[in-house]
Amino acid sequence: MAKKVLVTGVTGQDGAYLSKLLLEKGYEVYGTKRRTSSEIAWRLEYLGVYKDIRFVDLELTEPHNIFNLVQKYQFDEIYNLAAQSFVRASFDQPLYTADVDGIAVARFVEAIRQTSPQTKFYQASTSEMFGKIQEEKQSETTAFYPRSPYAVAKLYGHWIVVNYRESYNMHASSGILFNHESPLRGEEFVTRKITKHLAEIHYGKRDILELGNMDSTRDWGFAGDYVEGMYLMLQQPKADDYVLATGETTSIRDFVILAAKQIGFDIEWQGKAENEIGIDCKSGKTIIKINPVHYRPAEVDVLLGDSSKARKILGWKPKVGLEKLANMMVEADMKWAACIEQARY
Ligand code: NAP
Ligand code: G4F
Repeated sequence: MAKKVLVTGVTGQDGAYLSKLLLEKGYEVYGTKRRTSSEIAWRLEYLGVYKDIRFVDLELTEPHNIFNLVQKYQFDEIYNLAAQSFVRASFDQPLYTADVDGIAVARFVEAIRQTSPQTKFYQASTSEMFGKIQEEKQSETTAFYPRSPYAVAKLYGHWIVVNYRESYNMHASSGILFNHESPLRGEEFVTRKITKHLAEIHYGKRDILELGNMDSTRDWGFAGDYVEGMYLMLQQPKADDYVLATGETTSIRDFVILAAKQIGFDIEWQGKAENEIGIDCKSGKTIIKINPVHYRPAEVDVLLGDSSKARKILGWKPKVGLEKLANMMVEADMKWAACIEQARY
């Protein structure tokens, strides 16, 4: 009989890639959706799996939604990917973020403990928890120092998973994932914003790409690689926590340069801080500006992961490097910008 799996947040970037992987492995995939008037299916359609998902309604802030779902279906595995995942927004919605990204995790593990103890659980933890980094390369043993309401909420979710694993011997694992991107990345996140806006500038559909802090650096990988790591964590005889990362870190400015070059722009930087601009040498036009509205009250300056444990125990390693990743994103956004009716505006 096919294994039954629940993917919360199936309409998001990771949910789409993970559900495709699990369907290929023969799972019966249940995916959660919220009641919404906007379109939810584009990522699943892009990957060709929309029709294969069994949709169930879930609003994470409704305690009974979680309890009823866990009890009713007796899943073999649950991957909890649903979250308010935008760090900047968490400064404006700290309490909502605490509920969705923190307390909801406790609702899941408690529901599993009470009604479906055989269910294996994956929690989407994050490198944001390292925040103001305490070690040059961050691993499972690095101390946490969260710098946003998002990271604080995720830290609660992380520790409640550890606590239930240790208290009740549950198969509950936490993946501490560094930033991972793809053509399916939300448009509010910086890599996708860069590739999408530059593609639109190329086709004359936008004049300027506005950014915030270009000096921070991130350890960026490809989302398709990272969902394989999630799956592997739940196949282990014992639950545990694992960092997934590439081990390389790149500034936002360098990502802009990389993507711009792939589109055919040649950027020259002028000015400093809020007055910095990026000029395309070929056209002489200013195409990049700083808008302080994108600054965060507290920034995570550097993230650089050490995924040795996952590489050794799970046999996991990222296959797609940054240049190829940027290229995948640029190619997709160039196609969408060229054919505006297919783009998701
Ligand atoms: P994403 O694209 O923003 O997707 C988030 C998903 O959560 C969407 O399906 C969204 O549904 C759902 N959701 C949000 N609030 C909800 C609520 N109140 N009730 C029910 N569902 C809700 O995020 P992602 O990039 O795929 O990331 C997946 C998970 O990994 C998140 O937990 C994120 O925090 C974590 N993470 C991501 C990264 C990364 O670099 N991508 C790194 C580390 C950890 P709608 O479609 O209805 O909005
Ligand atoms: O792309 P970002 O919004 O990603 P951030 O904050 O690192 O969070 C992402 O990765 C986390 C894992 O570490 C996840 F847990 C989280 O859910 C999310 O997926 O911002 C990256 C950097 C920041 O330093 C930000 O200040 O880019 C800087 N940035 C500069 N200009 C900008 C912009 N970020 C955004 N979103 N938009 C800008 O215009």
